[in-house]
Order: sequence, then C-alpha cells, then structure tokens
Amino acid sequence: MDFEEKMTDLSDMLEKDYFELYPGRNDALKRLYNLMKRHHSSRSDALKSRDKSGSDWLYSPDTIGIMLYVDLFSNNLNKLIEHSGYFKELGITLIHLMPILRPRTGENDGGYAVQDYRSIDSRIGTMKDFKKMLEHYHANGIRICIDYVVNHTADDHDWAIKALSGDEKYQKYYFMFENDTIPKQFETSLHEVFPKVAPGNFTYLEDLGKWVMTTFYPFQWDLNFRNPDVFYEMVDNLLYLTDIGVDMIRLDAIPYIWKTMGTDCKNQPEVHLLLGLFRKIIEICAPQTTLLGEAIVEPDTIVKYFGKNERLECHSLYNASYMVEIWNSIATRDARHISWMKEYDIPATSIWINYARCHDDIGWGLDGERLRRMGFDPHAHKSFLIDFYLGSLEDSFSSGELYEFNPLTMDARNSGTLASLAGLEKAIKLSDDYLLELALKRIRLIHALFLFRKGIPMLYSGDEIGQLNNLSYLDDGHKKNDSRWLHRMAFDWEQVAGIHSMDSVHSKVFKSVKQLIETRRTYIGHAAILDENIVRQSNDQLFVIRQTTVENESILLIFNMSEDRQWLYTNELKRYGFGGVWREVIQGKTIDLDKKRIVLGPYEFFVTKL
Ligand code: OTU
Repeated sequence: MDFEEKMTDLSDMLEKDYFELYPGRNDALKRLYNLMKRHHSSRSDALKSRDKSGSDWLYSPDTIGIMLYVDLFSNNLNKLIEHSGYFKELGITLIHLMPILRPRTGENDGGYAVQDYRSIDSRIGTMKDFKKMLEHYHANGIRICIDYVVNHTADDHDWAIKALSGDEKYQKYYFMFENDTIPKQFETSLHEVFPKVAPGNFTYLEDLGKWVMTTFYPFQWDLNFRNPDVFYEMVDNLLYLTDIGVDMIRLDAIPYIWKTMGTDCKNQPEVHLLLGLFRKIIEICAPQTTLLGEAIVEPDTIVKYFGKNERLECHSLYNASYMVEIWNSIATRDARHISWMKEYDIPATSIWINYARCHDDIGWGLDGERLRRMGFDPHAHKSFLIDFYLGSLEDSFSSGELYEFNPLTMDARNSGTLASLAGLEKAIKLSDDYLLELALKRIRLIHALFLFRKGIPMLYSGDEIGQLNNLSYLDDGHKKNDSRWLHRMAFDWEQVAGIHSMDSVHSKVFKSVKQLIETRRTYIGHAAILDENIVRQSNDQLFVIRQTTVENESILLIFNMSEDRQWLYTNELKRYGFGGVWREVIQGKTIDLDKKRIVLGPYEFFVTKL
C-alpha cells in the first residue's frame, strides 16, 4: 500500500482517536495532515523503496540487537563506522545507539534531557556523520535504533527557553503553575521516579516565579500533550527522524506522557490513544520504521502497550517482566518464578525485546499476587533480591549497588553489569577457580535465557565480553549520585584485541556468547518461532519451553537454573507429545526422551530439536 492508500485505510481510526484527545480541533487535524503530506513528499526515493517491505525486517529470526553508548563504545560516530566488522563477527543486525540527539549542557541524565531533537550531540559528531554512519551500517545489513524522548525536553530546549522568557505560547507546552496550589494537589496522588536524586514532581523556577512539572530530574520538563501544538511538534520531530532513515525509534518513558490530576499520571488511557496515533502516522508516512516502547511497569500493564489488532501501538516492547524473572530465578535457583510467569497473547505484528541487562537499574517489578500464591511474602522477597544483588547476603555471588534506595520504605533497585551481578567479579576478587567456573556458566545461561526465546534478543554492550562494574563514576560530580553509571563504562577494546589469542575470562565470555548467537542464527534462526509455551513438569529447578517454528519444527529448551545436578523425568513430557531422540544443537549431544530421565549438570541447558 502506498501513502494515499494507507491514508484512506487509516484516517477514520486516526480521526476518531485524534478527536477523542482534541475534541473539535478540526483545524489542528488539518494541520497535522498537511504536515504528514509534506513529510511524505520530501521523503527520499531510497526510503520509499525500503518502505515497500514495511516492518518485515523486525520479525526476521535474524534480528539480534545490541545497545551501546557511542561515546563509550567508539568515542564518536566516525569511529563507529570502523567497528561494523565487530558486529558482523558477533552476528548483530540491530544496534540501539543510546541518546545521540543534542543533550542539555551539563548534567543530562545520560542524554535523556534533549535540547534539540534535530541535532546530534556534538561530542560524537554531526548530522552529516550520523547519516554517513547510517548508510554504512545499512549497506552492511545492520539496522539502527535511536531514542526519542517524548515525555520531556531539557530545560534548555528552545521551547523551555522561550517559556522562561515569559512567552505564554511555550509555557503552555509544559505544565506551568503560578503557585504551588495545583502542584500540591497533583502530588497527593503522584509517586517519585527518582526519590533520592530528584524528589518531588515539580520544580520552582526562581527567575520566572512559576512551578513546572518535572517527573524525572528537575532539568527534564514534562511536555503537555493535552496541547495539540505539542502533539504536532512532536510528530514533526518524529517524522524528521524517520526521514533520515532511522529503522527503529525507542520511545522513552511512554507510561508518563499524559497527566491527569488525581491519578498517578502513569498508564492513563490517553497514553494509548497517543501511541495509537504515533503508530498510524508511522504506518502511513514511514512504514519501514518501527516503534520500540519503553514501559517498565507491572507485567499486566506493559503488554497493553502493544495495543490491540484494531488499534496497534508499539511494534516492540522491552520484556522487563521476563528480565526480572531471569534475575529472580538466578538468585533463588527456583525456576517456578520464571515458569509460572503469565503467558500473554499479543497481536501478530508485535514482538518482545528480550534482554537481561540495559543501561538502567533492575527494578523488582514482580507479580505480587503470584508470589503470594507461591508462598512468598512479596515485600520480604523483594528485600531479599535487593540484598542479594547488592551482594550483602553472605552466600550471594553477586556484586552490585543499590539504586534509589529509599530509607522510608526501604525500597531500592539494583545496578551492576551482567557479569558482576552473575558472580564474575566476586570470583575474580577471591581468586576462586570454582566460583569462576560457576560464574561463567551463569553468564552463559543468562544469555541463553533471552537469546533463545521468541522475540528479539538485545544485548547490552560490554556484557558480551563480561565487563565488570566500574566505580570511576564516583569521581564525576555529574554522575556520582546515580549508580546506573556503575554499568555504563568505556568499552574494553584491549580485551577484544586479545579475544582470539588470549584465554582470559573475557575472551571466554565472548566466545561463549558468540557461539550462542551463532546457534540461534544457524540452527534455530532460519525459521521464525511461531508458538511458544512453558512446559509444566515437577522439577522446580528446571525451566522448560517448547517452541514451534513456522516450518512446524519443534524445539525444546531445557534450562537448569541451579548449580546442582537436576533430572527431568521424561514421562512428564509425554503429555506434551514429546518422545524420541532429539539433537542438542549447541553441544551436539543426543537426547533420548524415551529414556526414563535425562540429567543436566550445573547451570546446563539444552537447545534441542527433533
Ligand atoms: C527511562 O527510564 C530511561 O531509560 C532512563 O535512562 C531515563 O533516566 C528516564 O527514562 C528519563 O528519561 O524510570 O529508572 O516506565 O521506568 O522510562 C528508569 C518507564 C526510568 C520508566 C523509565 C525510566
């Protein structure tokens, strides 16, 4: 379908949703349509030809992602070009570049305080460099994802500066108040995202004598999407980015983009209307670009951001619930947590991003009801996980830090690299070979847990070489209060240089991760996974999944979440129709499901095909 056909196809829905948000604003809708037409007519032919296959690329079983900070990985965009060979060797086909748009001067929340949505952060290059880099990666079959921070701008964005100078038009782009009466009313039902470093949700602007809503840091001003001009401008910026040829846009902090007094201003119904509009506009104007939603909220709430077939929202979402269950099961060695996760039906054109670590902390968003049914006290269990990954429990293998510890509620999240949280750091410190071996197995298992599931695996750069926590952020005034910098550090190219010759732990991790990716691509990868279910069986330390590919092949994944030997009783698989001789594709073993039981060693896992 071309632009006109898509427009005809989607405009009824688009108008319906638009007028629900902006009743009676025919004028504003007309302006929006003109904007869309303008973008379409200036869109390059090369992109229009990419548009023909739409978002198909996203669902290709080959799509494997990594996220990285350009400055930390390669200093700048030009040098990033030189490293495409590294990604090809690893088997990466999608790179999420952490915030690259021009951030605020000074402290900027790792780039999530954007001053200009149409310029590149000058520390890493120019728009010209970005386009060159994009072209290079596209020519190498690698797609690029960038961040679009929709909830807020930096306090030195042009709109904010105009608002500060007294321009009422731009004051209406934000939530500004003459005094603290309304902010106080809002606060009664609001939570705090950064209770320690940025308490409260409003900031007093001395120069202006007004209050402004700042859900995150005080220098991140919340945009007011109740104003159709804001929606218009943010669509304009979005289409600007899609017209450069960016393949995926990560929409930051989406649960927060609509505020209603008396609520917690999260996950409001209007957010879904806004996202539905973004999706339709993308489908019409830039169908090759996909939306990745970042909604790190309760499991049942995250999944809603895919939308429904009749009103689709994000193409993909972070599977934060699964991420949390990975760490939960690794700490408890109890696979029931992960096995009893709710399985969701999602629209056919939706896809989860599976991952274990990212640039943020791990927030323990567990399903409290389920924990209670399992006999755990959710509060006590969360405290256990916090202490476990801090490493303060005596038998914890983990090294991490607390993030946003709240002394009033004793609540916290955890920071740390995958390898350090999985025990590598402690093992090295103690020079304990046995612990080292276990840590390496754990790192491998964690990667396998998200690499082989249905969806797009997303690595966090540095984890593939087992980088450890880095304390140098404590010396930087702009970073020292934000422990997420513990796991945001320069990529260790020295380790990579020796990866093939040396026998270091880092080279072991690299080879191990690379082999898993290769397996996914070669043995599993050629046929997309159509169906996936968790297999119920009686060994509480085992996590078993069955998958069916589009070619109707069966895959059985069996993970031992503990460092003890475990047995799987094959008669329990019979009710799923499993029997016969299977081939384990990583180790090349044969697995006979007609035998009474099969044994798995410490943290061992099988990826088996009939
Ligand atoms: C996101 O995270 C980014 O990933 C963070 O790096 C930013 O600091 C933040 O937005 C502000 O731009 O609260 O602890 O439900 O959980 O958006 C991280 C979504 C966050 C929020 C998430 C936010």
